[in-house]
Amino acid sequence: MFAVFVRSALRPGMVRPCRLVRPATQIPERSLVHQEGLPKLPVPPLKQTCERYLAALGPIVSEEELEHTRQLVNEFLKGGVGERLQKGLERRARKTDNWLSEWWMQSAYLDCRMPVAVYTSPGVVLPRMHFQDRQGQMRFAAKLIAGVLDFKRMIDTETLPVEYLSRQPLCMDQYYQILSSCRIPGPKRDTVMNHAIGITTPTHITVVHNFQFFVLDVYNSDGTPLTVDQLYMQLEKIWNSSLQTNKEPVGILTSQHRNTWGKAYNNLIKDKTNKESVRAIQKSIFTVCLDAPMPRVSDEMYQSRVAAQMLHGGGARWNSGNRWFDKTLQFIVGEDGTCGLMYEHAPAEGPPIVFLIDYVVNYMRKTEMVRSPMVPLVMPQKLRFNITPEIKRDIDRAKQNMNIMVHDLDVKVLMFSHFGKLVPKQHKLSPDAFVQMAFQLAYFRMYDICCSTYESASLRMFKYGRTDGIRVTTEESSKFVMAMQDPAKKNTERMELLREAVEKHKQNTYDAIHGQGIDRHLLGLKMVGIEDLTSMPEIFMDTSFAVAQHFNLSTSQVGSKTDCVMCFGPMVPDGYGVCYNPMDEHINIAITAFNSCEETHAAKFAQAVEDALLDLRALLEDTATAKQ
Ligand code: COA
Ligand code: HC5
Repeated sequence: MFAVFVRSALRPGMVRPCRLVRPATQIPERSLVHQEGLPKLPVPPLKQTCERYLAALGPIVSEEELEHTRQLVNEFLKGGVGERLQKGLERRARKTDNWLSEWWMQSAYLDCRMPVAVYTSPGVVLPRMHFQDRQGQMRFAAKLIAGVLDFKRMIDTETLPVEYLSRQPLCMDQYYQILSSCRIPGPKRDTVMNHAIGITTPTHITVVHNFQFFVLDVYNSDGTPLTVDQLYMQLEKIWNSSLQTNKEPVGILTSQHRNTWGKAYNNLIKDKTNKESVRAIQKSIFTVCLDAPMPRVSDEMYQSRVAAQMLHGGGARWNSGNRWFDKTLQFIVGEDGTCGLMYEHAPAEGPPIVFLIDYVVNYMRKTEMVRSPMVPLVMPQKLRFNITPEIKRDIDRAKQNMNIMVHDLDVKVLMFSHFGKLVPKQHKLSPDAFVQMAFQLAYFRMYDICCSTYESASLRMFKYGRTDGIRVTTEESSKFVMAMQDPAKKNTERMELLREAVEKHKQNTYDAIHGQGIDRHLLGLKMVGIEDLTSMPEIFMDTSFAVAQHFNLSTSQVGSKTDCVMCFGPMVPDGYGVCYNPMDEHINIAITAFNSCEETHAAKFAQAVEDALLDLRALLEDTATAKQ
């Protein structure tokens, strides 16, 4: 089955750059059948969410706090406030395609004032390449660009295969948001501009080398994409026209706190040339960052070093100025063979990006450089910036802040090679739940308590669906981790508790992906409360609510065919970001934390995760042999 989508749809928070959208009559019928046939995100029953919320608090708050919250929830349910908010939410659900997506995009991303680098933009590390020089770098980049353009062809011709989760077709909208789009800073709230929607869609990408940006037209006048050979020649021209290494890294401005960047942005684009240059970057299909080599590290440290490079570029001295952090998609190719990407999270989730990567990697494997006829191509246009003293001051501040962020981010990639998802499968356990229980055990062993834990769950079964959270810490998971630490417990008992915890996690996952999660419903009720302009219901002002929202473990499973490492920063100052990619025989796990927090330590947590995974396997094997 082939999918596709209504490209005229403007998603929440997005600004339409061109007046004209595609007339409805031109939308192929099959695309409408797929997209329009998707169910609407339901509003879960109020009582169900309240009960599940209280159950989720059990293992993470004290008995007194829980008792207090029980009373607040009771009042919320019985006193009419909950009912009123629920009705408001149901009304919104009837009137909109998706009651959540706009609020989510705003509250999770566009209203968020923290820098996008480190705090929200994820990174992907591709397997290490064996080139060590500029020829290798450019050959790789040329093939990669050709691969992405081939993927774009599927989007343009509407031949992208529909994805499925648990045999249900998924919303494909996010694929139409990742190319030719860019985040724009605003004084209080950002926007995302999508240039793929208009009649004249962009035909160029931007390439950045030594902090200098270039417009590279990637289509011939007949609409065919440049060949790998042609792209290589164009990249070579760019390389040769950007040899100076003393240029002002204008791009680093985009790494700032959003209010700071918002102000600097207005100042930057006062100048006409600067404004045109910024527009060219924003409109481009995507950006390719040709990075300078980074300091060499041991093989053991390599993956962690590159993961950090994907998240922030390594600092002002290295490649942090070789980015436009607002750009939705930036592919990063280093002269030293490092490659990967970073993406701005507001328009899309990880899985569509990873699907694109898998496609491009496969394309690159098949494609060889063929000599193209020597048609002279125009020189890629260098983007000029006039740097006033004020802009220079903003850049210097951004450099300082970036260096602070770089020093603060602690990254450890664990390439867990002892086994992969086949082991839990052989023991009839959900691999995702199994890995999550290892995280729970690792955390409990390090801190002697359970913490609020978030796992991303896809809501793409619903039209314009994004994510809900799975609350991983449950009564069952806490009993299991305590039993693992209790010498008096037998392995058979521990195994029984592990099965119960895994089953509970599977049930919570099922509920979340079917629109019956807790967190987004509570967010929706809170947003209705805010829009009502009445006083905020007490359940949202309660300590338990704050504890529940304070995700010390922020986790996400993103599976890929390519053996890549995916990473993102922690959600809270004293927490961990944990992104994992379970393959059949091994698991890639990237752990981040902040150095400014005394209590967290990415490498120690990685070691605890490794030990926990090995102990879980030992438990499975021990109890399996005991049964025989
Ligand atoms: N016995 C044997 N096999 C089992 C099993 C069991 N008891 N339970 C599950 N499995 C199998 C599944 O059938 C599946 O098989 P497959 O590899 O052939 O597909 C595999 O194990 C994996 O299943 P599981 O580990 O249970 O989880 P999942 O793949 O369904 O993933 C989520 C769970 C939450 C990650 C997924 O639902 C999801 O939402 N993914 C998107 C997350 C996301 O968007 N992240 C990024 C946000 S930006
Ligand atoms: C390339 C993989 C990126 C994964 C990013 C991710 O999981 O983002 C989460 C999105 C969501 O809505 O759950 C947020 N999180 C990073 C805080 C887990």
